[in-house]
Amino acid sequence: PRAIRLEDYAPPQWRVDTVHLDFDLDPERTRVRSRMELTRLVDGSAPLVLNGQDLGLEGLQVDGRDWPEDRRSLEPERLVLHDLPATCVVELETVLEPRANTALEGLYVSGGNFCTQCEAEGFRRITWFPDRPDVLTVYTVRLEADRATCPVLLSNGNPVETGDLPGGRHYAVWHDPFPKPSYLFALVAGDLVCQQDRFTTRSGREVDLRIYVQRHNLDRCDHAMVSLKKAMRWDEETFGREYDLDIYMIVAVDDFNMGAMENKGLNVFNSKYVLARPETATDDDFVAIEGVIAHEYFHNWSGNRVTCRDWFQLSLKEGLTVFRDQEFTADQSLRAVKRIHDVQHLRSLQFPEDAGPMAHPVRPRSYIEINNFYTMTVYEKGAEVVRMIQTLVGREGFRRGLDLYFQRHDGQAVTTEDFVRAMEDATGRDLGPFRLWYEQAGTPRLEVDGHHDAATATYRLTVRQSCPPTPDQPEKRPMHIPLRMALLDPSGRPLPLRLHGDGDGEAPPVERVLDVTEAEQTFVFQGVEAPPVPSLLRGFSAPVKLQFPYTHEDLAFLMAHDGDDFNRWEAGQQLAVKVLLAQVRALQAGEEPRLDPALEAAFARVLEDEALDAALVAEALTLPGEGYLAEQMEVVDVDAIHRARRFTRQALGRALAGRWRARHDALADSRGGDAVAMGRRRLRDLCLAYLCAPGEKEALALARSRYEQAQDMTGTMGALRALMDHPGPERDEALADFEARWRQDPLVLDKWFALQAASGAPGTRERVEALMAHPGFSLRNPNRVRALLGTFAMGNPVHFHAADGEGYRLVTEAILELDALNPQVAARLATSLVRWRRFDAARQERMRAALERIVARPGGSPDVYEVASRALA
Ligand code: B3K
Ligand code: ZN
Repeated sequence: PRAIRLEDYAPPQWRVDTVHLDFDLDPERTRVRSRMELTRLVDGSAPLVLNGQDLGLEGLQVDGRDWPEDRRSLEPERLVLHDLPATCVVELETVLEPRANTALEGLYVSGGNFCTQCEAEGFRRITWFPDRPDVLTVYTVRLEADRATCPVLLSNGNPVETGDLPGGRHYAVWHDPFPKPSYLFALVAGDLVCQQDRFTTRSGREVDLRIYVQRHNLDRCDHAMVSLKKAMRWDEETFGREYDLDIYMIVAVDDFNMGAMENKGLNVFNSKYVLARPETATDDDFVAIEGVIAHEYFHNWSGNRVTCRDWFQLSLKEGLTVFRDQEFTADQSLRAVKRIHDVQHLRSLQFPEDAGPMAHPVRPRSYIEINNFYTMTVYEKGAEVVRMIQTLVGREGFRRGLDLYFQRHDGQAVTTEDFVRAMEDATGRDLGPFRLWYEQAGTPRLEVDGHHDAATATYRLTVRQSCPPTPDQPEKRPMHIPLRMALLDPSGRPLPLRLHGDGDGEAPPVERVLDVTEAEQTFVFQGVEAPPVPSLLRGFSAPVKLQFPYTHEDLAFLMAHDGDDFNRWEAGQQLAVKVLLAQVRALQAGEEPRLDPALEAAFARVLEDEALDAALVAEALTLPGEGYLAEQMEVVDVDAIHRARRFTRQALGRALAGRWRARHDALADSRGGDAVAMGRRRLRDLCLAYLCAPGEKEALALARSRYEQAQDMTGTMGALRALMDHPGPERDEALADFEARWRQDPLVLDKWFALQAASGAPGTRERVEALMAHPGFSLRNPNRVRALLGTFAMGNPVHFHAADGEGYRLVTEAILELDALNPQVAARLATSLVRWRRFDAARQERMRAALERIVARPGGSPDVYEVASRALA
């Protein structure tokens, strides 16, 4: 397989003025006719290059005449037409087999219905076309299908015409007035019903809202519809963005490689991110659905109206749109809790990616398979980069910058550079050195130290930055890092921050954003009488790893006094990390771990703080995950990490049993769908988990009865999760009951698969292997694969990395089998093996052997090949 490089980018030589597509739909044999009006953009005789993948060519005409064989070359993935007139009409015909398409890219069948997935390069599996995001054109689409099996025929834009045809067939024509790249094309056809609503935009446009699902799911659409309307209103109010067509459609399909897709006017969703009722979906599901619905809706501006010039610019739309959906969710809930979740996500998934062989800049420089670059780095780190820009130019400046960006580039395919320039032009702020965030991979480290001088009443903060080497980038330059901070005096009050060189004019602020731009920099604060405790990187103002020589007492002090909710949580996390890593060392030395009294005291205080929001209490009482702890170790010791964390959970469960129980019982009746009620339920279930951690009979019986009495899926899962690590009748009966009740409901059964795959109990690998033969499991469905195998490989380090190598074997065999069906999903699963160098010699050897087996296999996909070969490089 060949690498595509950013430096090779060349603008298109032809413009497609319009395209007409005609689909004669049949699951075994679909005929696609395409008619393009073309204009050559360059002088001379530039040939027309069309992309195609696994496509035949049934007919080719130019300006109504067959085009001679000697003026075309048909390569495996390209069709090149020579000597075309400077303007012409090209018509071609292809035939597809949607039912046989298991890769779920291009046109395929899911649940008996037709649907498409074109981003990034799926359109070339439908017809020959310049399948690149900088070729925008106006689409008219005609769909024809069997009326009985396909009563609904949808495509992008507005409906134009429908009608009946002989032989029980019918047709529909759709026209999308907005020029778009081929990756935003979509069609859906099948036996679907819809929930309908209306939205009036602030300028008075009436929009018809529709959510299409299979009939038996119609009672699970309310939440998605409410979320959509909230998102539409929020984007008007927050960013002045209004919807632009007369109809907005969402279709839920069961077989989908990702979460959802923002096709213009016709979003196609993984049903997991649409369908929800309290009986079938947890609070987390409800929140995730609201977020994904919003994300895809926000793409209508950040992605569709202004799109990417090439796929190296992917973060232009994804980083920005993730930032927008994060802000939306923050406004619907507790901002600090949302920030905590986003940072946990970033640290547990993006930081490891950035420290491993798949590390790449937010704007990558090369790829073999673009689908492998829909990564945590492009999405989540990309969103952090946008957030830092907002921090640097201020909220109002950011809004002006975004307005300018949309106004300047509406209808264009642009680059991240265009985005940054709009921010600069609108605000006057120089973001020159900041651009390095797009180019340089790796997570920067900030080593900070403080020194108080009583004689001069000054506090010197010294900041050193560095960034570890990443593939192809051995040397790193210093970045522009916004460091939001405060200094707390001994009573916990924030001090006025007067820096050396400030004027005497206004009263100094109590919080500042320091511009860290050099490898080493010192900031001297004046008028600091007593040694302060610094509160650093408030709100996680940059995606970096911060180190400061805090004592246990400093961290306990910050937990009690920091005015920044995020940093109060962070202080508790850092305290827990210190304690857990000390236990890991003890275990490695053959000693018994012990519960640190400072941690116990901190937990007791937080647990009794009735004034704090339940959601924040729950976050503060959640120990750092095994993955995050692993990141702090030179050589990862999965067993010691797992044992330390389990020990601490059990010890805290025992030591504070009375308090867990009291808080649990006080929260017993927590109903409602708002963020406050969700926070109460989260805390309730966390208390139950701590109560059950030591495995005492009484606590397990409580969980069992909570399972019996649960009113909704949140309560059911809370009870089940508390039981999962304790093999025995309570757990087994509850699991059996769950399976019997939800066997017919794939999305709910996925929770049952994931619970078992995540269990720390002995025999988990055997269980996962047995579950692959469960009638509800299928390698053909990405959600099933993610629930069972994804959870096992990415969310269960102690069993996946079992010393006997059986975890690796199971996952490797699944990757190989899956690769023949669905390369994208197989490649995702393969990323679980790439950080093999982080483990001890014996595990390294087994993981490397697994990767070599994958690379060596003849006929594997480029997707999986790219992941495995980068890991071995
Ligand atoms: N843009 C899509 C992702 C497409 C995946 C291509 N393999 C979903 C999203 O980010 O909104
Ligand atoms: Zn997106």
